[in-house]
Amino acid sequence: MNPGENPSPISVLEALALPAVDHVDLVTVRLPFLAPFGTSVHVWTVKDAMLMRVESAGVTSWSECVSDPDPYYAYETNTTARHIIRDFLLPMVEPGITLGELEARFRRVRGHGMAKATVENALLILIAMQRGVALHELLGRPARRIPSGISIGLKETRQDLLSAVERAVAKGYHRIKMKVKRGQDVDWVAAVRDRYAGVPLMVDANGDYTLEDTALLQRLDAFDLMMIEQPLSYSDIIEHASLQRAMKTALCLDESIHSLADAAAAISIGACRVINVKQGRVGGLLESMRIAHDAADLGIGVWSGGMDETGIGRAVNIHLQTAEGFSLPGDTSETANYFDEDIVDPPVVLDDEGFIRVPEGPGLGARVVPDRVLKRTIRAERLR
Ligand code: OSB
Ligand code: MG
Repeated sequence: MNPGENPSPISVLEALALPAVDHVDLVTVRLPFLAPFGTSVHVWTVKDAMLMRVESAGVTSWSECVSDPDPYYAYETNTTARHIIRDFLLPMVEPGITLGELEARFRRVRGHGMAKATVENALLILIAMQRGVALHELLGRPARRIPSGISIGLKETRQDLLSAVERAVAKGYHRIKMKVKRGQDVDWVAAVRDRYAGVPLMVDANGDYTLEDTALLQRLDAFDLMMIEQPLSYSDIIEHASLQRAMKTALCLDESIHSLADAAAAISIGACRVINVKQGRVGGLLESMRIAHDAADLGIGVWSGGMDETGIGRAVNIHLQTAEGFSLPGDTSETANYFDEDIVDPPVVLDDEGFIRVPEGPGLGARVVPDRVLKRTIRAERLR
């Protein structure tokens, strides 16, 4: 660093010292979805969210593991995350070491980003609360109005899809993402485009296609989509580069990106023009900020994805979107898009221009309501 230059927010975060932790609990809550959420890989009807509760000198912080009970979106599940957190990650958490040192210890555990993010987030939120600052301030970022996007799951009928798009447009969402799969793609996109010519629209295939579908995917170029998210396999980068060369529409990677190194590799071979950063999938907020910063520097669009989180994960994603590089509306929708009653208060709502206000107050700003957590708990375990 040159004299007079400010240290980057990320290096300030790396230097934070961990506080002593008195108790750690894993609490799994089950929240019914208002409607099933359909994707090419699975239809989810409830959210089983594993929460981490950390207590330190009378201050309590909560984080949320973004894994599902099943391995259909990612290989991690709530059960693998519990195992990795309890048996490997938590024993690495020691008072006085820095967050950078903790990350270095965590690197010894290969993969398992969702488990890592759960621990890192709980500690960051705890530190923010102990300092009496909002998470975005701890991240070194001013609050801003966060433009909101929505992810619309696969529907039974085109009419159901059009109704969902109509509601989203009326709400003022800044962009609409619709899920697609083999056999439910070009015609369904055409139906939406026919009705809503100018709406910022994108699709997400969750890896349902192969390079043999190139001609079919090229037909999507006719619809002025902002991007096509993860058209090819969840584990592929290189074939996406071939597909990107064959298409006008920007490709966006989601499942394929687990780290800054993955993002750098994908960008260097032209596998995508946009990256969906899910803080859980990439191992936490620091890695998310690194990816967003470097990708944006290279002209790559970045946005924050979602895992249909409860209000805890939703708040984390909102604070993250104050970071440098997040240039596109993300998948953080209103709480009411998924849940009747969430475990935090207040719920996420859009203002009349489709923006989300970053919650102020120490830590997440949103308050976890203990009674609601208790009412929804399906499993709880004290780890420390
Ligand atoms: O692919 O982005 C995805 C939800 C679960 C698993 C994968 C995905 C999604 C979403 C929903 O698209 C995003 C959200 O509303 O949180
Ligand atoms: Mg996706």
